[in-house]
Amino acid sequence: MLQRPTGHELRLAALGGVSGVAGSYAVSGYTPSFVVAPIDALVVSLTPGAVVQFVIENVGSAGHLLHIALSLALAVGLFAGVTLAGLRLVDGAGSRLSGGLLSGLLSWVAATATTGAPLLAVGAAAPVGLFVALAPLDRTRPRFDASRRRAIGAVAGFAGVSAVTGTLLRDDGSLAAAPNTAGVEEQLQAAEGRSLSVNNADLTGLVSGVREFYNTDIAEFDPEITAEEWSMTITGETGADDLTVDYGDVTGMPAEHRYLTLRCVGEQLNGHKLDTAVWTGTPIAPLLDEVDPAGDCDCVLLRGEDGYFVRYPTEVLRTGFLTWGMNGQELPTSHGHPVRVLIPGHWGETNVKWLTEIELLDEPVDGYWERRGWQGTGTVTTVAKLWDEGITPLSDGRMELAGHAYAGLRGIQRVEVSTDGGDSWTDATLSEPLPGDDVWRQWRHRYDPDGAHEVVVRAVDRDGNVQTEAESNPAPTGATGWVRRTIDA
Ligand SMILES: Nc1nc2c(c(=O)[nH]1)N[C@H]1C(S)=C(S)[C@@H](COP(=O)(O)O)O[C@H]1N2
Ligand SMILES: [Mo]
Repeated sequence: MLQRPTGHELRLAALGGVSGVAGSYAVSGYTPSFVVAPIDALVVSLTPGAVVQFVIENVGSAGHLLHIALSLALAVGLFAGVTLAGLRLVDGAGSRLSGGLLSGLLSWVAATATTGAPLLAVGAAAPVGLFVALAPLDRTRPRFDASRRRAIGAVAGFAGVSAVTGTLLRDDGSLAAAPNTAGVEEQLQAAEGRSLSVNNADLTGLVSGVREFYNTDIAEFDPEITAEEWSMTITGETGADDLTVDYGDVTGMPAEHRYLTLRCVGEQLNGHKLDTAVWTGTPIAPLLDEVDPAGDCDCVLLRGEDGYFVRYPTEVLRTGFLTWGMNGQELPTSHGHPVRVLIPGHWGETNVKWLTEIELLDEPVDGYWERRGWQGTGTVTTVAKLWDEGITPLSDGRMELAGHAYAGLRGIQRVEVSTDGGDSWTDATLSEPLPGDDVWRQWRHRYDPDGAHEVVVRAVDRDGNVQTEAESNPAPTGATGWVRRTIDA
């Protein structure tokens, strides 16, 4: 029978666990080879769809803090267990060397097995092994003197300091220029020129910055794929051979720059998961023609390196665009580096990042989100936003309201604003439309405030359809309703 660990042993085990996680972070950073990453992926995949949906709707993007905290605790627990095993061996065999080796080896095996990165796994293994070899096993025994305690402090301190240094040294910033982006700068300036002048500079213009552009990821740790490593295969029910293309092939095809807006089906009605960039890429249709799609369902399954998958009609994919550039820079890791697909007019989830495979199907299968109760592969709904940054008092005493409106391929014809709870409506000023089929517009409205106003905004698409008034939750097909805000001036 195993003896119950003493309080002292538990404290040591916890410290050893922390040193393993810190050491792993020191060498890997916030990447898939950090030991917390695979654990987090497991936690997320084991979470029932209903819980995921509840968290997305109610906790929003802070929801990832919940599972990352749990995964961190599990990782510390894992190395704490390994530390404890080593401590017991030291105790039993009386050999610090064998205990340290055992813990180091077990940690290395655990880190390698989970991350698949044997070299970087040493980052977790070394501090745990050292910790066990130096730990003051029993405070009452004289051999664990002050110098030993200093040594153990040094190991823990070293792991901590190298984690911090690793973070500081790691370059998360500068993105390289993407290939074939001649002309993007002009398009960025054109968008700047058409952005409405608004009082608050924090309000996004017609193009969102690469760093401010929203993110929706199923994984906490984005896959890191270099352009050299990347390839994508079109496979399945093809009339011809499978086709594999690499980064050079794709960026060598005729390049275009498109203004294109993305919106996540999971966002709240007035949420912030709506953004626009100038994307550089090439139409996907010629590649599809090359493989001669032959499946019975006329549908495709797209897969990303992170395990994401989504299915939609082949005809929809035909309108798509293989993309490697964002506002003139190469795609950042978080937006699908090196290549993603962009599909005009459809919800964000169709735009697979880190694209690795397109499979032509015979029968439809559910995508990642569809398995979790969402139906987000269809066309986007119409929305007018009024974010906090869009509400500012002007120096002349008036109130300025400004925001964005989006209706996918239907385009925005008009935005209407009410300052009396919906009794009367005024047309807002609109930004000049940007070229492109799938872009938002900006709107602006100023009024004389006198006390509290219930402001309501609604958009009208180019076919004359007014944004749906009936309110619904994001799941399963996107939030509907009109954005209403009470503004007290
Ligand atoms: N591989 C992969 N592609 C993905 C996702 C993902 O988690 N993994 N999320 C999808 C969802 S739900 C949305 S809304 C968009 C968001 O793209 P962005 O993060 O570049 O804004 O990417 C889509 N493509
Ligand atoms: Mo999404």
